[in-house]
Amino acid sequence: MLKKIAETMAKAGSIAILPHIAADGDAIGSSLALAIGLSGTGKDVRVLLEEKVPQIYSFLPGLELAGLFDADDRRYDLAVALDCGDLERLGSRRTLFEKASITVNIDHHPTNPGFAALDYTDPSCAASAEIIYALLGEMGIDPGNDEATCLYTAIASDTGGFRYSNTTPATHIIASELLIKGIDVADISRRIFDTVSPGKVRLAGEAINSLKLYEDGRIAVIYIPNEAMRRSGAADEDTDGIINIARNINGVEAAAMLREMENGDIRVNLRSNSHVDVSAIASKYSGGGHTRAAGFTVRIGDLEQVGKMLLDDLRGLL
Ligand SMILES: [Mn+2]
Repeated sequence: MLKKIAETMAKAGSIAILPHIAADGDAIGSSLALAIGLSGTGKDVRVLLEEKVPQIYSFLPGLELAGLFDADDRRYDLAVALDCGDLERLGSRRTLFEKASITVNIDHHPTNPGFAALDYTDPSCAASAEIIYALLGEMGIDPGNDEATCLYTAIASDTGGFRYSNTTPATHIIASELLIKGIDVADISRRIFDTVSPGKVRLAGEAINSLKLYEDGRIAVIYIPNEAMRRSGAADEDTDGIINIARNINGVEAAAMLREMENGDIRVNLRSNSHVDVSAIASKYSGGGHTRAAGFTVRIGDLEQVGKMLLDDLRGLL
């Protein structure tokens, strides 16, 4: 299938690359790497985003090929959904995707149902970037420093710096091949892991103050009401990684972060450390994700009510 996708892309003149809404390091890095590679072969290629690129990824090469999607009514020869667990993750770009002559879905979420003309999903990959690396190879594109920087950022993001259980021997082999391209690992790591905004530091304080432990400390939950976001001055992207404050506590197996959104929705992020399959809970509420990291959004009550419901589910899995 990857070969077929490579051949199809080679024939397409215009290509739209669509990372998931609230794009993370893997979604953005994979998209930019593919865009740089394709534009080098003379393709008319655009990365279309639902939101502005988060500040921490503003160092990535290839951003000149990316832009905000604003009712772009062009019809592309080919559209790629990248790192999107399902069609909903395309947000308002779904119509653009469906309008393209050929649709492609490249992803590593095990819950991906397949929704394109050409689906390539591989849950054994730690990041979608591993698939993009292989795809560039299939197309005979040798990644340069720019593609390698994007792919490394993507893989490092989704593996938490090669520390999560999704990290495989293949992950390290690909990383090693990216290092050979001369990328600056220390600089990338500092930018994506060790740089925080003042808002995020204050949000971490709010998160710690709200944290509650249940079931003899095996479940940890962080509650972020809308006021906490306002008080801290945190941006949306600043919630990234806050859940690790809960997950990292000694003895915790399952961690959750409940966030009240401005429209009243409750966004739930879930993590587990060794045996609880949190993607099962996410699926129950039409969300998705991986065994150790998943999430969903509901509109069925306030923070407290959703918290109670979630605790029942978590207790059932412990
Ligand atoms: Mn990913």
